[in-house]
Amino acid sequence: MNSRVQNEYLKSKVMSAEKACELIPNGASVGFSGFVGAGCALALPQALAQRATALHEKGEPYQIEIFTGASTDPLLDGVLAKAGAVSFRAPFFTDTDMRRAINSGAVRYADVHLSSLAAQLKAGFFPHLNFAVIEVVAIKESGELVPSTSLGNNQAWLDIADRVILEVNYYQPLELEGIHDVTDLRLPPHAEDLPIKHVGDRVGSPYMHVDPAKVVAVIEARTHDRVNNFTAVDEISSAIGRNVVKFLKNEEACGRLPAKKLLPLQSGIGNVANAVLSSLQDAGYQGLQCYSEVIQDGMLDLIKRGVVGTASATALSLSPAGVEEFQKNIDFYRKHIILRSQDVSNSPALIRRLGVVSMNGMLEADIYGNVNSTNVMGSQMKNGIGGSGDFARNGYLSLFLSPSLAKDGAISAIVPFVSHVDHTEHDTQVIITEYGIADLRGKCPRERARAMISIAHPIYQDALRDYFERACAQPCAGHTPHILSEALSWHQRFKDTGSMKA
Ligand code: 0RQ
Repeated sequence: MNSRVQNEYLKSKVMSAEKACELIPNGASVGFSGFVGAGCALALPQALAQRATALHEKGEPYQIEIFTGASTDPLLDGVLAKAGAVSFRAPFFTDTDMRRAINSGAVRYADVHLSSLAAQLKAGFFPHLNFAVIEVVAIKESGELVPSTSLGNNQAWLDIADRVILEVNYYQPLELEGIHDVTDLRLPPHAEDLPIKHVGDRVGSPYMHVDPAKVVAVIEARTHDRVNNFTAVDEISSAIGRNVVKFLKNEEACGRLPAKKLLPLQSGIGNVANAVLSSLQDAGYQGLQCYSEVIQDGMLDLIKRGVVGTASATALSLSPAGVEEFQKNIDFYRKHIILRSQDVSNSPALIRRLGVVSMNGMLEADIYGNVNSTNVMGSQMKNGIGGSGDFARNGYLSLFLSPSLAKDGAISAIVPFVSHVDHTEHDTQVIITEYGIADLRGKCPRERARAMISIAHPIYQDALRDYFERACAQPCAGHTPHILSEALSWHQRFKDTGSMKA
């Protein structure tokens, strides 16, 4: 097989993952590539986990601090968490073993907006990055790097880290070359507006760059991206999707969104988000724009049918069938997809400028519209805030979507008071369940509460109404009526009895 390492100097750095991992000392902080399981360097972390286990067996300490783009892969987060090789993690994860380690207190986790992490590291708000471990598709003769299926924080890690390890993944298609738009991240007072006026504007380079003197190892790897198996769209997700389309059509009819073209859409991760994309298929749109974080299967379908003309994101997050479809028609998709660094895909300034319509999942919302996206029952970390805050706060329109129930009805997604706040009532505009649309714009808290109760599941509506009416009836009920002694009683009841039902 032809070598994908075309640069003569970097060729001299090729070594095994086992050898390369010995270069990373105990206590190092490491910036890995990887975003929603795409473009993760996977050979090195597996070797690191083995090394950590061997050292621990000899009674020697070995732990590293991990920074990424977003969630990675069981062969990165999972193996290192299981080996007890992680002391710190940021900014987002979905791995079960990492979740266990974080919730047990074994791993210190900082939940940071995805748009801001690289800038915060660059500014020195976190420990200095000792290593960058980055997956690439190929190294050009010039030393430029062809990025993989996610761009995430890769260029920032390459710039900041003292030393760099590159994983050249032969399983990723060479035809990815040209799909990326790599930009430099500058801090104030040197920060500049990126001249992106339209979703499809390219303002950077197709390649990442690295100072060759910093590269201490090049690993030749053959690893697959973690794939997502989306569940078939169920009746509840379809109903949520229909409500989203109904909302968008009404906005067009009222002149608050451009007719037939809308504004650029952002859609979060997960099955509900994927189902919403499916609902757009038959809604009569053509040539829509998407300015989002991830491209899921639903988005490929929309591009193929012409419903979406251009989609900008930072990563691909596909099922096995989606990967096959993408790779088979990669020349077609490259004309319609741009992968950007996550400080650009999630840039608050660009989200505002482009007027993005943001749609994200949530765990729960309260009757006034505060949203919890991260902490189950107030304290068990689920995945992290991810990009939801970047988009919700800065979108032209901000939608949160959720089934009205979780855990077979034992949990209501609409509660008197959220057990943790990620998005305050000031950043949420429209909440949608399968029971309807709570349009909170321009409403005072008491009006918001009535709208929110109307989209709760019928089995919880009476109890919510009862709470709200008794809160309003108190002397000095105030602007945002609450019964403080009961505000979190639904969560307490769930902890005590396994159900929020009275
Ligand atoms: O539990 O996994 O044990 O079955 O939470 O719920 O219904 O599958 O919903 O996939 O849309 O995820 C907020 C987690 C929703 C996601 C969250 C339980 C439920 C199930 C998942 P199981 P669903 P989704 C761009 C945007 C933050 C990041 C973000 C998320 C599991 O949307 O991580 O938005 N958001 N990024 O049973 C207890 C509740 C619950 C509950 C649901 N109220 N209490 N458990 N569940 N509601 C992308 C990136 O940032 C990369």
